Amino acid sequence: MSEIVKEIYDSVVDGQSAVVQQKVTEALKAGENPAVILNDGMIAAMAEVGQRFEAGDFFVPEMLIAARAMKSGMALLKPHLALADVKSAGKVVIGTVKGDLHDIGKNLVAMMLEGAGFEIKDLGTDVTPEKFVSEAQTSGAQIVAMSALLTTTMPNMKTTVEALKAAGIRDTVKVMIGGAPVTDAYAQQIGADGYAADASRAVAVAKLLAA
Ligand code: B1M
Repeated sequence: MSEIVKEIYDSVVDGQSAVVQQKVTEALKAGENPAVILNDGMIAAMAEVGQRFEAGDFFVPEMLIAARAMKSGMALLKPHLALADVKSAGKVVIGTVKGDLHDIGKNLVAMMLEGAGFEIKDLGTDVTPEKFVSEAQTSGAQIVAMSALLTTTMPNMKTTVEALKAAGIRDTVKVMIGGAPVTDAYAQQIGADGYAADASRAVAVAKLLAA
């Protein structure tokens, strides 16, 4: 790994947005391959952040700050990635289900997935089943990802799975769910394809589902 890409990696792990932006700009000017900056600098750094979180060395704030730093670098890198025709890991439509306004965990999952190379269409909060279905149809997403923080809104995950079935696209999209009250057993009960307890594990699940 070149020195500048290593510096990008370190500054993403340390959550230093300004340094990430400065180093990404320098690397692009120096002719570094955008795909290498993305894969070896940013995606690898977010994978380390995920490992540190799972090991209990990082907590939610560190993960959020690192994800923000990655996002700030991604904003600069994106136009160059499009030009370089870098392949995405897959398309994900993500949102917090109808009736639910909690978005901190959902945003973290979206940022970690973006950090892992997925294209993210974030529908925000209070997302109706119809909206999930229409966005999945128009975007051609491989994965519909739903978050819920309230026991009262969890049933809207099931309603969305049923709406995907009714629209005839359940066989073409995978469904993954998560959020504090959600469990693996619930995911199985409503016929989702995957469940993740946290943002780091969400990356592993999404990779399996998109494979
Ligand atoms: Co609310 N709230 N809240 N709240 N809130 C909870 C969830 C609650 C447990 C608090 C409590 O009573 N102890 C409780 C729910 C009880 C229940 O359902 N059994 C509750 C309630 C009752 C409410 C209101 C009804 C309160 C009221 O108005 N009377 C109301 C509902 C509003 C609505 O949504 N319609 C409400 C409102 C709010 C605020 C707006 C004030 C605010 C949300 C701000 C925001 O999100 N922009 C808020 C907050 C902050 C919380 C707590 C304190 C923190 C949630 C959070 O952000 N956690 C929460 C109590 C708690 O959890 N300790 C609480 C940090 C975040 C990083 O974790 O979201 O779990 P989390 O995400 C994790 C994992 O779950 C997972 O990865 C994330 C990162 O590791 N994950 C996924 C999440 N989504 C995933 C998707 C995946 C995979 C993994 O795949 C797709």
